[in-house]
Amino acid sequence: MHTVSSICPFCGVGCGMGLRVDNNRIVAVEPVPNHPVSQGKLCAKGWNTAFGVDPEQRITQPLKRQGHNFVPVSWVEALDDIAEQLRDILANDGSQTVGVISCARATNEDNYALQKFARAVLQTHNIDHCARICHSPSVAGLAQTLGSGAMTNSMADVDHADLIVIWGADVTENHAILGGRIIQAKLNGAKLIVVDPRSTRLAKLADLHIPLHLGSNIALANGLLHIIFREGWQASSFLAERVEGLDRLQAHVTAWTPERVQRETGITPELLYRFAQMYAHSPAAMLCYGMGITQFACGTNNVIALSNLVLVCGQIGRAGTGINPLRGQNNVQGACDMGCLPNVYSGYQSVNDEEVRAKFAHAWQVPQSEQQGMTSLAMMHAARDGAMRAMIIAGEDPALTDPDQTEVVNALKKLDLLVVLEMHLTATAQLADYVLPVASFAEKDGTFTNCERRVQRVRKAIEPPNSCLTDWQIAGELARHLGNDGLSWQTSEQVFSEMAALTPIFSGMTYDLLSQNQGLQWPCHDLAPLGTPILHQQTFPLQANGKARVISLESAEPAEMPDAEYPLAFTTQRLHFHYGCGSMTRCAPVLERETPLGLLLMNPSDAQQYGLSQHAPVRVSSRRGQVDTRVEITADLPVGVVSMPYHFNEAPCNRLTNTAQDPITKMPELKACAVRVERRVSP
Ligand SMILES: Nc1nc2c(c(=O)[nH]1)N[C@H]1C(S)=C(S)[C@@H](COP(=O)(O)OP(=O)(O)OC[C@H]3O[C@@H](n4cnc5c(=O)[nH]c(N)nc54)[C@H](O)[C@@H]3O)O[C@H]1N2
Ligand SMILES: Nc1nc2c(c(=O)[nH]1)N[C@H]1C(S)=C(S)[C@@H](COP(=O)(O)OP(=O)(O)OC[C@H]3O[C@@H](n4cnc5c(=O)[nH]c(N)nc54)[C@H](O)[C@@H]3O)O[C@H]1N2
Ligand code: SF4
Ligand SMILES: [Mo]
Repeated sequence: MHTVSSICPFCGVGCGMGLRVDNNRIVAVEPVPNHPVSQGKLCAKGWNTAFGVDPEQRITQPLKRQGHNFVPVSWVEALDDIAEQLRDILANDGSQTVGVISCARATNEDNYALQKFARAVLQTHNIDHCARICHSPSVAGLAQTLGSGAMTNSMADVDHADLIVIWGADVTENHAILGGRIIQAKLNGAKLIVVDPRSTRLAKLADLHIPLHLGSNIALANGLLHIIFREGWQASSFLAERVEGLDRLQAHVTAWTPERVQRETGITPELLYRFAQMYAHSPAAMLCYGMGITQFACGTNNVIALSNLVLVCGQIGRAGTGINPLRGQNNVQGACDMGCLPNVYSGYQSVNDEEVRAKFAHAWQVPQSEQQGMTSLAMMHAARDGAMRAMIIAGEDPALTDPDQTEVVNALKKLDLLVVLEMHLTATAQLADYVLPVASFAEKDGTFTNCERRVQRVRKAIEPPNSCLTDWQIAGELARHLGNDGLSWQTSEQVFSEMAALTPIFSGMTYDLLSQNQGLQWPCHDLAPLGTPILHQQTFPLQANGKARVISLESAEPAEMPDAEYPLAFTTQRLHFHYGCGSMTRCAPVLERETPLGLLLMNPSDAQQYGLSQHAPVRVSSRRGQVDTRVEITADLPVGVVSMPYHFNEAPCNRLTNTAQDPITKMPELKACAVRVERRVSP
């Protein structure tokens, strides 16, 4: 038996993980004692990783649709068929009718290859991934205010913060090892404020819990700024030197009096005042946020609202401070960094910049499209309308995880060609014309980038089962079948080197350096050869004049509020023991045992009003669909708000969710809509 050093394939914390190998099988995993983030710990999902990649639960051969069934076929047959159909579609309908969704669970190398396949082989910028419905508002919002949409600080900074503010994130459940570090920091004397309509585990431990009304984040942030300016608590010299737009913001927030903020948020003036006072006066305050900010139709403005607060108080550019989007998937930071977004190449080099396009056209020896690419949801709409003909989806399960599921399934069914690269036969894979089996993280070399921008090595511990290939190998093979040899790399290191050579923020990184340093945080180049743990220490280098911007914002209600027909506010959340669409956690017996089947969380007083006892069968309906499930009564939810997790195929909450979108990023409003709950007679 031997141990291979790798990184957990679930969440963006990126814990170090040793894979114990016996006879080409992962028989156990173990934590890595000296890992800079996880310090010898793993959460329950990490400990159960081996189940999620167990070959017996996997697809290990290419599958081709035949009527309602799949038949196994050879790689040669699958690739020949797919290439022929793509060639036909490209010739007849052009590049705008094909698109690629890449995988935030796969490596940087896989993601770089998939966006190169879209841009250099299909010649379209129709490339996107799940960040669209996750942290795309962070990428867009922080790009406007700071110039760079990633965590400004490192996770270890919780040890240096005097105050930790968690805004719209359930850290102990979803970034569990970071959640544990926050609890430890609190025990060591840090103060903790949690802004969340639900009483999360951290909210229960916090010095202040701010249970604002669902979706009232901008009003709350404006209200804090109102008090801070009124009391003169702003960081004046920092603002004078490093920030623009201040006068307008200061004038704008005079209208957000504590009384008005109370009407919009439900938070009393006293609580608001204490929050403002603690944040503005803290020597080092670290703000972390999550889906409670981004998954709204005003998601980008929500992010800007938090950025305003951080800048006005100068809580940035030092240890223990900053604005920190807790990126979700193990490699969603990486999938964005690699350019799996319609508007940017790797390292956020703009597709609209002629010089950038010329650089990639030269490097790849293929002219680059000047046409705007589509986001994932725009591709779905185009598919529904018959304007999108073929899609390649790598490891994402939109049939379960995108909003308004019924529409998504209809759209995917209308495609002439759907190719899914997967380990498991997910709801989306079941709709495919071809399912191509991929190697898991344990069966390939590569890199993942965790939420603090740390690029870390994963290593091949075992051979892939049967004929599984990595995503980058599949992209390369398909490219070759379509007459482009430019993706025919031999090793993942070659993919990484090509990417680093074309991407300034990664230009200093090599596999050797990553291994020697337990990962490096970008930007990593001549001026920062060992990476950058804290951004924006002296300047905001990506902003035109090196200055950050504050921007005045109006508040906005969720697009769909409760009414007589749908009287309850509905939100969605995660559970500690399951992950995403559940494909990798629901095959782990321990994880499955710990969580009851799909459920609707409801406050005791609502349950009483509806005459529902614990686990009573209910039907939940919205304007888009209905779901049958059971009630889980919990005082963690406020009265009038019900919530469902999104991991369960048998109780899919995305049949109910609203597709109302953020105008800037097209983020759908996954965190708020209106529903009706009725008791079902039979279970
Ligand atoms: N166990 C587990 N861990 C995961 C995942 C998983 O599926 N399972 N998924 C990973 C992924 S992809 C992601 S993106 C992250 C997400 O991690 P989080 O951002 O923590 O995600 P959520 O639990 O969806 O939502 C966070 C919180 O937002 C709150 N909220 C809802 N509306 C509002 C509001 O208007 N204002 C405020 N302030 N809060 C609000 C909810 O009550 C909830 O507690 O988790 C990652 N980690
Ligand atoms: N209602 C509601 N809906 C939501 C959310 C919510 O809070 N509420 N959250 C949203 C968010 S933040 C996100 S990120 C999405 C997540 O939605 P998805 O991305 O659809 O969820 P995952 O379960 O992570 O799906 C990833 C798939 O990738 C496969 N996979 C793993 N490794 C690899 C690999 O190396 N290569 C390939 N090709 N496949 C691989 C896994 O088997 C799995 O089936 O869901 C969104 N949907
Ligand atoms: S916290 Fe995230 S990265 Fe760490 S073990 Fe748990 S799921 Fe894996
Ligand atoms: Mo996410």
